[in-house]
Amino acid sequence: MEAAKGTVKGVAIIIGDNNIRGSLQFLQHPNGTTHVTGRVTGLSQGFHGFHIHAFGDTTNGCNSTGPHFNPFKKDHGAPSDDKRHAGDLGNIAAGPDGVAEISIRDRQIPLTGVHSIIGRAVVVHADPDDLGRGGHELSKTTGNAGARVACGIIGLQSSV
Ligand SMILES: [Cu+2]
Ligand SMILES: [Zn+2]
Repeated sequence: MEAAKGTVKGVAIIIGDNNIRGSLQFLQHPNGTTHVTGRVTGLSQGFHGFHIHAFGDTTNGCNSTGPHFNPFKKDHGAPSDDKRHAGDLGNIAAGPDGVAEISIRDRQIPLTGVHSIIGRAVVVHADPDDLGRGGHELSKTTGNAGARVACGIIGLQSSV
């Protein structure tokens, strides 16, 4: 199937602790929405914070990917909030089999332009993201989502 004219594609291979693996596709539509699809396996059952972090640097594993991608200098929030980091994609949910199927549409994670997420990192956390509402000291910066258990760098995908 031929991609629609004007679409741009990205890809990220996710690698993490305890055999966590995944692959994600990013498809930016001409209307500005990016659709993230894919799956992550090897997770503990339940919700896991899922974000774009600022740097595509895994020198020190997922810990060197920096904070949440936040070009507008806002507080952490839910994807549906006006007040959120651009990188705040909420949670992914793993079933009893440890598999999270992902399909997220978002308008703040473009693959082109000055706020592009190409070259940055996708990070999966050990714990649920409280979406800024948990009342924890970390709620407004990280959603208190705990350790970074897996990550991958977002690259442009070949169109062929
Ligand atoms: Cu994160
Ligand atoms: Zn955030």
